[in-house]
Amino acid sequence: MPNRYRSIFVSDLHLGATGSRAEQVAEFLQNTESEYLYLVGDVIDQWVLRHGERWTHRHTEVIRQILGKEQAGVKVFYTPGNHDEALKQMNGTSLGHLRVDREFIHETADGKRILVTHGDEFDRLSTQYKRLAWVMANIYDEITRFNQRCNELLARISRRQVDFSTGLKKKLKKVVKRKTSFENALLESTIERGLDGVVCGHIHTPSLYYLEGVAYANCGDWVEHATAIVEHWDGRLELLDWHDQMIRLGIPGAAVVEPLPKPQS
Ligand SMILES: [Mn+2]
Repeated sequence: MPNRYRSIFVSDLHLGATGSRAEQVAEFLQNTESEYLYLVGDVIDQWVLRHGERWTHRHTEVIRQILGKEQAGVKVFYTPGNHDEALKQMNGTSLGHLRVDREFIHETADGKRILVTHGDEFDRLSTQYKRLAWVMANIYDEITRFNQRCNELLARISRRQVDFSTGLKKKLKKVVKRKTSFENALLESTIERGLDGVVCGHIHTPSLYYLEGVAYANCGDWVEHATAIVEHWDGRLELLDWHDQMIRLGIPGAAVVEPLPKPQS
């Protein structure tokens, strides 16, 4: 099989959602082999299932493929996301070669330690910072106005002006300036923990780049894209576009990719 990798990382399959490209996922799993298979969250979309969307045989086929790999000895690691958060209750459990946990540290063939996590926790953090920034901006405004009012009163009684807002502004700016984006939050945490990279999903934006030698790898998704992060036998990471790969390998059906509705990340 030409598509043999040391590790495969996929996320955001959103099985159960109408927009899930389950057929392509099944095809991808069927045509690839690996020692490690990481399911990086939002594999099953419990939200849409709750709203009456249908689970079909196409979705079952993907689960069957994954369990088949597990039975064949592939080490499967599953880190649930926000759409399959019910499974977070299983964090810390093992079923045969399948392990479920909040995050994993994957060691690559060349000894790099990579954090594997869906990423929704970091998203919450970054949205909180955004909200915090907005609240801070308002508080600062109030303080400035209060400071001005104090000085007006002090001027009236010919007293020295006071300035308590500048110092506060500096402190608040430090908090507000904190990096707020998802990617930066993940990279910051990865660097703080002394790890060599992070593999995540969640935002449906396939990506692979290095910041000062630290890898940011986003698996993308199987709704708007058909992408995965793969680790080659020498430890090298690659962002794989399954559609391109099929064309390269001459797998039939490569040209048929219909646009589908987009669920939330
Ligand atoms: Mn998600």
